[in-house]
Amino acid sequence: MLMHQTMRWFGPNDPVKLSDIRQAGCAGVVTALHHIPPGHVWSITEINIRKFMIGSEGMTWTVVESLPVSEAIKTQSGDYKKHIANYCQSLRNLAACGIKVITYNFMPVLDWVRTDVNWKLPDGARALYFEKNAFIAFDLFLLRRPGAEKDYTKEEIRQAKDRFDLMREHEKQTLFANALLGLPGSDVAFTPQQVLNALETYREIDADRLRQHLFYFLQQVIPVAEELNLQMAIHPDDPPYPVLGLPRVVSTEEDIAAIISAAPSSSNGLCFCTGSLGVRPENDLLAILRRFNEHIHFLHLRNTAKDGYGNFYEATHLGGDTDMFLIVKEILQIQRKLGKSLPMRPDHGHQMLDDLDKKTYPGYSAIGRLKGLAELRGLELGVYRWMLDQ
Ligand code: DNO
Repeated sequence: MLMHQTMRWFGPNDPVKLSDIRQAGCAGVVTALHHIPPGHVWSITEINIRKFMIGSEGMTWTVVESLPVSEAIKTQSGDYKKHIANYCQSLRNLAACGIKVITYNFMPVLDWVRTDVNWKLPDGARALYFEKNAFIAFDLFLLRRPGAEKDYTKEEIRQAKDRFDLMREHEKQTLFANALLGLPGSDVAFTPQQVLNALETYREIDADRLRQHLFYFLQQVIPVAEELNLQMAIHPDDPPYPVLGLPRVVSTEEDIAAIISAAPSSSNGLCFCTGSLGVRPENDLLAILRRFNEHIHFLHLRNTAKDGYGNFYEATHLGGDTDMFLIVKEILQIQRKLGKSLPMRPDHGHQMLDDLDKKTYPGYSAIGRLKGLAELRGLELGVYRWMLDQ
């Protein structure tokens, strides 16, 4: 049994068309109703409109990414109970439309963070890059987050200052813009004031408290998902450690184990993202796959290359630090054992060839992802055929 190949589509405003995704060889599409704000209900009508768009291109909407969890739910403030009730209603509506896998995350304020979304590789293609000194410089000298110095060592601050002093004005502006990029699927970046205000709402929320908020959310939502036969897939933190003083609670194997035990159910599962989890050196990706196998509901396959200092860039899908051969082999073994095919998407891709001149969502240009998918597809077929002969 091979993986179910999909690609992410940001909806009608995405410069990558559904027909491109079909030509990439995908049967499934991963999308979300980005125009509906977090906390609101996704109506059956809105879901069906999107579903039919995808259906009319000969594909199916296999995975929702993401049904976003509102900041009110994460901080347990304001209308959070109403938002959870709305979340459950959206799940009912999705189930009524036949959609089964729902991805979400519990990262406070920011989703993924990078310092450079146009990092030039030696061959001229562009990749996403996280540079630790630049990020600290952004935090201390551009965002000027109150109390930020407490989160860094003297040596880190010194190196960030040296890095910042060497930046030209336009580099500072680019760094500022990149670090404040909005959520995937949004063209609107955060303003510094919005980020500072949002950070303020987490002043009293440490990792333990955030975890309690997540567990509360799961205890309300997972029984509903289970009754509807839906599979919830939490996405790991990216990068998998605290940023801007914000706690992060979906970064390690133990975090995932705690999440699953907070609401034990086969509906309570993981989006296994090799790119995110792989940035933390002590994360053993194969061990995570083996331990949570029946809880893995969605696969994001991409690769990162990190140095010992905390910098990382997005490598080719088969390059980088993660041994994709071993990952794919393990996935195929899990699929064989469970008798099911997991949805997979090639996550992020290099901006390359004709896409270099196009404006696309960072990480989501067509050709780089198509290349990634083609490599993964070839690898998978090779491993699959080889396993049949074993
Ligand atoms: C980045 C994505 C994440 C992911 C969300 C899921 O490219 O993998 O933004 O969609 O965290 O909720």
